Amino acid sequence: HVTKTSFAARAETATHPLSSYLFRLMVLKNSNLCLSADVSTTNQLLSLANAVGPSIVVLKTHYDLISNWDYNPQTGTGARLARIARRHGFLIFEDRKFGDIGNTVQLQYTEGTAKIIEWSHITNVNMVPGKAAVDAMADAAVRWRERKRYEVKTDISVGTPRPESIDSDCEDETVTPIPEYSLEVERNCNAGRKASIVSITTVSQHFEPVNSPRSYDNFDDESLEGIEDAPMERGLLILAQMSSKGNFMNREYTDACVESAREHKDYVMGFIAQESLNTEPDDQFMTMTPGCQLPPEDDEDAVVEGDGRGQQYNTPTKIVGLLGNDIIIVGRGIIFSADPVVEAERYRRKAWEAYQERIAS
Ligand code: 6AU
Repeated sequence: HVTKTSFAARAETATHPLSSYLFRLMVLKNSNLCLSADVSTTNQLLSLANAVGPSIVVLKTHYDLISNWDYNPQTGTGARLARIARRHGFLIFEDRKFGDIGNTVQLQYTEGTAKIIEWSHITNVNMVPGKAAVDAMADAAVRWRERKRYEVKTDISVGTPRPESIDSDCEDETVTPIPEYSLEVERNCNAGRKASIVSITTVSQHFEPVNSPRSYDNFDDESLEGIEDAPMERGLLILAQMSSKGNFMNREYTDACVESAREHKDYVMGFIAQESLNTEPDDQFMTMTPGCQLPPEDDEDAVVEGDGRGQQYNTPTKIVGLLGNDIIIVGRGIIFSADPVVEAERYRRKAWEAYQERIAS
């Protein structure tokens, strides 16, 4: 089910307002790249988001991997990330993989410490417990949207505030190195919307430190022309297929995911899957696909099969071109490289070329 329809055309027909926005963003930024920002501290997350922001359309988080996540709804990690997302034009996707009875997932989504619905445009659900989880989350999203509209109408400002300036993002940039990954970032706060990465050090899988000093200064206001704020909407991706070896998501499960998505077209944007699952003419779902790595630039014929812990990798060309998925999700391929900013651009280019070839073929 590899569609040759362009993202621009799909923006016009998408049922979900966030999908429509995301397709337009993809066209404007020539990007179908989602960064999986699986880092360990708030500073690493915000620095990475700010540095890679121009190359991506979605930034995926696992908030529970962040050792010092700040839960304050106005000034905490989620709110600060939302500001960076608005500045660069990308959506936030909390990869929470909700998987419980409807009532519990509803509370986990909207309440508790993280209040995911407040700062994350998109989240995902593992539908093994049944369709009730999707029904409950859709219901929570409707109520959230009504509350937000009421707040805007009555000018009650709850939730993430608009920034007066970006300086508040530049206050505490001391990054504590962790064994496998350390990112030192120095911000040029006074220069406004600019960031410079002074040096990035990664420890490779062989534990050989690689130093790659470079500067990064390619973000300017011009690149935001035409990108308006994301609509006040929330969207869901159903975990319909997984990238991991020997997973138990069989065809029957995947079919039930598609069925549930069709029942909630105004809330479900699409799937986390390994292939496009659109089969009916009315299916307008997007597919985002993890398990993506490129061979090193100086050895393009090399094959990166997996991570030795069950993860299986495919190239952007196969994922987007051959299997018809829309967005590639890349984590360690980018963040463990010697230079994540350059590497993110390489992935963006490859995935975009694969899309262009797909629609032209
Ligand atoms: O590129 P990696 O292997 O470093 O990271 C892949 C990211 C991780 C996983 O938790 C997530 O993608 N993931 C998912 C998602 C997005 O739901 C599903 C899946 O089937 N495989 C997978 O790796 O953050």
